[in-house]
Amino acid sequence: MISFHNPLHHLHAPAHEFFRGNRVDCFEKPARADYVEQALRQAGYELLAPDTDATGALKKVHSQRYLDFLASAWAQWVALDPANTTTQPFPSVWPVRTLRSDVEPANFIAKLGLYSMDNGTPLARGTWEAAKAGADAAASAAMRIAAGAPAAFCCTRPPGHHAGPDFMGGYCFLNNAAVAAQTLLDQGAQRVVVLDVDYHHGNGTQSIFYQRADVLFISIHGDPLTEYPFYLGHADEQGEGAGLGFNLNLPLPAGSSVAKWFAALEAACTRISQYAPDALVVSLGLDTYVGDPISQFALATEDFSTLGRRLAGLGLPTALVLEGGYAATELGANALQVIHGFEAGR
Ligand code: OKP
Ligand code: ZN
Repeated sequence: MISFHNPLHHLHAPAHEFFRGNRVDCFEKPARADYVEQALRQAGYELLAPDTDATGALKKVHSQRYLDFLASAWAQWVALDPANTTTQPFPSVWPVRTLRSDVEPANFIAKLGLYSMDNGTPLARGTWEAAKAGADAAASAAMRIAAGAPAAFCCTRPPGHHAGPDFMGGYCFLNNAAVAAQTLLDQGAQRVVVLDVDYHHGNGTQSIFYQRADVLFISIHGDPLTEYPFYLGHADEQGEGAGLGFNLNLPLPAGSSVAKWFAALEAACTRISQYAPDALVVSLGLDTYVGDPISQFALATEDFSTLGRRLAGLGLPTALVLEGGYAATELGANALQVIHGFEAGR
């Protein structure tokens, strides 16, 4: 399988995040992608550098003011105080409900709150450069399948599926899967599916495409009543306006069995076949793994091969885009299982 990596992902290396009030090491760390790259290389795959500029697609899935903020956020932070180069900014105020989000404040921390859905998405010096190169890698994978390749894998971090039209969140800044889907449409696809199998609901992707019929979004995830991102991902969210009927959420209680998970995957596959898309983008979160430190499904390494095989069975040009997965040392083996399963199932 053609595989792309993000040669700049190391530039996004925040020092810590907050977990239950305490500063902890980031779960979303550079070693994650390193383990995946290492496993792929060992198995004989070449990792290509991105060859497509995602800027055009990014402008269609994110607002311009959000992109402008993100591109200059670190410089704005350091401009407040040169000593800020060694500390992380931290949002402390958010424009919830009755407050206004149409006027961008001048205060940097207020801007950070405006463009964030949580305080768990640490910004670092090279965040923009790393996230942009990741979006380029996702666009590159999409270009290959648009040109006739049966499948392409995009190994990148930071992940993307919580990033919405104008906000970051859940370790995500730019929505790589949305960029891949938009790139496929721009290359002539009429209908694209984004299937999100990350443990966490892909709220950003859902929001980006909620009013559109040209992208069917389907997500299998931990029930947001108890799991992040909490405020989206329920079964009654079916799309809006022209997009009504083109959003399918399949939430499962935290702790659900592997059998329940694969039953949800079958429901997703049934809907995908009905839609008869031209291409498939998979938001490939591997945090459904039994050993994941922040998630509560129970897939074993071998189950990821079953997943890959089932995805291949759909018979669609497929871009696999890495999302979460925090059992870092097992991430390479789990990603490789998906790829091997896919190749065996074609
Ligand atoms: C990102 B992805 C720590 C709390 C947990 C949210 C989890 C984000 C998961 N501060 N943060 O979907 O794998
Ligand atoms: Zn996740």
